[in-house]
Formats: sequence, C-alpha cells, structure tokens
Amino acid sequence: MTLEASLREARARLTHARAVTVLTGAGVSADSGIPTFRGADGLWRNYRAEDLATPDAFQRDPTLVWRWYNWRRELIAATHPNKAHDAIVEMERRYEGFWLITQNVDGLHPAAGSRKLSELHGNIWKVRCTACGQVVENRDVPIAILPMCRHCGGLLRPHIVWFGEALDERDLDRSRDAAQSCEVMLIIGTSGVVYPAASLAPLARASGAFVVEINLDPTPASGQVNLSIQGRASDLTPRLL
Ligand code: BJW
Ligand code: ZN
Repeated sequence: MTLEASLREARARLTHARAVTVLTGAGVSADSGIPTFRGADGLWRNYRAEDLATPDAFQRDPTLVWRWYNWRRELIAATHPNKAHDAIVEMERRYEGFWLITQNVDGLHPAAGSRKLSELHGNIWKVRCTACGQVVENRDVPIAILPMCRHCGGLLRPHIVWFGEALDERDLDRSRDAAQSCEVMLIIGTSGVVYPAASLAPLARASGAFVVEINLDPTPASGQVNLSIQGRASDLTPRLL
C-alpha cells in the first residue's frame, strides 16, 4: 500500500471512531530534539541501562544517576512540543472517548495541552522521597545533587519507573481499559520492546480495535498491527486529522 493509501485508510477509520487511544514513545519527542532510548543515537548508547535506570544503580551511586538526570533535564528544558504533540491534543478535542498513554517522561504531552493522559513511566519534572514517598514537582535545572526532601530530609529520586519497578496500578488499569475499549489505537514512535506498555497494542487488537502504527522503522509490532506506516511522527500524525 502506498503512503497516501495508508493515510487514507487510517483517516477513514478515525472518521468513524468515537473512542480513540494513542500510545506514544520516544520517537514522538525525537522530532523535538530529544534522543530516543535505543538505536544508533539512543540515550543508552554511552551508558548501560543497568548502570542508571534501576533501583540498584541508584542505591549504588545516586550521584551518578542524578548527574545523568541533570544532563537530560537540561536537554529537555530547551525543547518544545512538535506537530505530533499538537495533533494529539487536537484528537483529544475531537473524540468523545479519548485516552493518551505515553511512555515518555519528558512532559511534552502535557506541555502541548494533553490532559486525558497516563504518563506510564513517570515524569522527569517530578521527584519522589525515598523515605516518605512524597511526590513533588521540581523544575530546577540543574537540580542540587544530592537533593533532599523538604518534608523529612530523605533522599529524593526521580519520579520515574525504572527497570524492575512496578508501574502505578491506577495508570496501568486506566491504560488497559483504554486499550480494551477503543475502536482505533494509534501507536506512535515506540520500539514496543518494554513491558507492560508493549502488551497494550496486542490487547487493543484482541479486543477488536483497528491498530495503526507510525514509526520511522519497522518494529516487532509491525507484523501484528492492522496498518504500519513508516515516517516521522511530526509529519504523519497531523496528516491523520
Ligand atoms: C521515530 C522517530 C520519529 C525515532 N518518528 N518514530 C516480559 C514481560 C514483562 C516484563 C518484562 C519482560 N521482560 C522483561 C521485562 C521487564 C522490563 C522490560 O520490559 N524489559 C524489556 C527491555 C525486555 N520491564 C520492566 O522492568 C517494567 N516493570 C515491570 O515489568 O515490573 C514488574 C513488577 C511487577 C510488580 C512488582 C515489581 C515489578 C518497567 C519498565 C520501565 C521502563 N523505563 C524506561 C526507562 C526510564 C528511565 C528514564 O527515562 O529516565 O522507560 S526504559 C525506556 O524504554 C523508557 C521508555 O519509556 C521505554 C520505551 O522506549 P521507547 O519509547 O519505545 O523508545 P525506543 O528508543 O526504544 O524507541 C523509539 C522508537 O521511535 C524506535 O522504534 C524508532 O524507530 C522510532 N522513532 N524517531 C517516528 N521521528
Ligand atoms: Zn520525605
């Protein structure tokens, strides 16, 4: 199928839909200048994930982990939402039943205006106390290393879901509901290798949704969706409207 024919088919499905769920990954923010996690220019390229994005790593060397997050905070603070983020905001306005599930921690979806969303892996602009559990917004760039809780003096950590950690139960339930109840699911800019997020598209498909993938490259999900469209998120997402 040509690109135009694929876009036409996706638009036709969207035109008749009442409930639409969108699942996004790092590829959506790549067009804002934020490196993705995997691939040639990926964030893990110079680091091993297990050195940075695990509870063990933080326990071993919180300073190293906070330095990495300061580098990322600085990078993300200089970016803005792109046309893909904006198009997803427009979808929220159009569909009565709409939910956005993002794996991105950069906060660009809420910055663009998305309100009906689950940030499944957390948010880089929030910190959580390792002692009392309190979550607060913190937009300091750089954040003081090591940051301490104002409430109890405990060590603060990024409010981000690291490998081996459980996702927020309510966010996950809401996301599963959205996957099971939508008529169309769009999966945009994710490699689809990280669970449980990767199980949401198969869940939507098994529940009868028409699943459309937008990605620069084929992914493990490409063979299992109804329509896989290759290209940039910031180019193709607005063309679905
Ligand atoms: C473009 C583009 C453009 C580029 N336009 N496209 C089997 C089943 C279940 C779980 C597991 C399992 N095997 C292993 C696990 C455990 C693990 C896991 O999934 N590991 C896999 C790697 C195998 N999962 C977990 O540990 C999760 N927790 C868990 O399972 O808990 C169980 C539990 C239960 C009860 C108690 C205790 C525990 C937690 C996962 C948390 C993931 N967190 C991270 C790191 C956060 C650190 C940080 O950001 O600071 O979140 S991992 C990292 O990957 C980040 C991302 O959100 C996530 C997804 O990545 P994403 O978004 O897909 O990015 P990329 O880079 O992979 O892909 C980008 C894509 O965009 C590419 O396809 C490009 O082609 C494309 N692209 N430019 C369009 N312009
Ligand atoms: Zn505290």
